[in-house]
Amino acid sequence: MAYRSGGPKVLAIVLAGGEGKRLMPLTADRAKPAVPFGGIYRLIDFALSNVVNSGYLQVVVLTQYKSHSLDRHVTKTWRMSNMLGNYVTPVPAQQRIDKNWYLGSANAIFQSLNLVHDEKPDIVVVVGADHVYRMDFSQMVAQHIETGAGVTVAAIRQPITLADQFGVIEVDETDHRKIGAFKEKPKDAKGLPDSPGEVLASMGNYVFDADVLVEAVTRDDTREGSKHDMGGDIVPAFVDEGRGYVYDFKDNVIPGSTERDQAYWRDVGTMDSYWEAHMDLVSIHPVFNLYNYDWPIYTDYGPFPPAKLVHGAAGKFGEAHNSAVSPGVVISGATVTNSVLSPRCHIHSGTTIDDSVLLDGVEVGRGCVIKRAIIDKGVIVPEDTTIGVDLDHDRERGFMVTESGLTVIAKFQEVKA
Ligand code: ADQ
Repeated sequence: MAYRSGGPKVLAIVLAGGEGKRLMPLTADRAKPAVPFGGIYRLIDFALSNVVNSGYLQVVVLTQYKSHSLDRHVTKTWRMSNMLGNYVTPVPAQQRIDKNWYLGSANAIFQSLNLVHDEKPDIVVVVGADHVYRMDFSQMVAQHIETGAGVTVAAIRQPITLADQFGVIEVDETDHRKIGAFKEKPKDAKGLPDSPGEVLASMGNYVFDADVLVEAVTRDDTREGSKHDMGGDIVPAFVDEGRGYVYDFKDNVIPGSTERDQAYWRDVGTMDSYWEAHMDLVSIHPVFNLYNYDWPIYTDYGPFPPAKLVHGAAGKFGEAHNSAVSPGVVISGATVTNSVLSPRCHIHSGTTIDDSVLLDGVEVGRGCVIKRAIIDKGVIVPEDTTIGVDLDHDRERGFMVTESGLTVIAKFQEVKA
């Protein structure tokens, strides 16, 4: 394919309609990509920062489920100068009132094909909005062009125990960049020949020539039995035709990143993995490094003053150890360890918080003990309350307790001591 000067014109489509059932109650009234992460970010900021840092500045964000908070964040944070034709635009699903409202990701693209026709790109990069990682999509696009693939799918090794959550790729025996077989969320996945405990998982990021994508989702729209899903229907159709290729994430190089940092990719699909990904941020040598300014993660969190750690009522200093403390936080005479505090949290004297994630504006009164908890926006914890200490007591008070024993308190949920 011949491109105009400056290389191919690329349109990025970010799939942001996910419901995130397994992240309840954080997704009770926000789409999964709008779930707060790392104190000041929303999950979608990682995908959008990757797209923009890759040099792609025409971006449509396809939304669907409970999109209000997501729309507001994207519109406010990702407003770009339109002077050069750059934009990040949220596009709600077509508001059809028939049963087709909740069809899969391929149908979301089909419903929005007018945006592709308007922009006339050469290449479309389709990415999910639910993961924490850094990736330069232009390196994947370069491979896509070199191989002449119908679709290129980004892939990363994952434990075989998680195979039923991913599209699993088997590479062709002779051409290792070609996909031999693709199974969406298989129950019977085979391990990799050189590592039986792992599979090669699709990251849910795809590159297409624009005309090929248009044809594929149009054909799929009327295909009998299709669930209109990128992983379940579109990719397997290309693989059957021998036109599916894989881009190995380990070949991706990010400026300013260490090897460990650029290999990081987390699907924060469950409360446990959400919490673990936060712990990855606050370990002394962070497993995922937010402090790489060569590949910034962009966000916007409002007009908050600096965080403040002050002397409290019991004559003790406010302290935070191995923790991320966002703007607007006040810790007075309390001790916070291995935790992430989002903007405007206020922690009062004599309280200790360990291994926890507090979202926007959580207020914790004096003398509380909080351990291994995720506390959503605006919760007020009265003084002398324990959370995560006696899990039966947590359940009795209506808090969710996960399989691994994390206590989760929903947005504005009432907390009794
Ligand atoms: P899942 O994440 O389970 O697996 P899906 O539910 O389709 O697949 O979500 C993919 C992305 O599309 C998410 O970012 C979601 O928010 C979004 N989405 C889903 N339906 C949408 C709709 N109708 N409108 C807009 N956005 C929508 C996918 C792949 C697997 C791969 C994993 C990696 O199907 O093959 O392994 O991602 O996590």
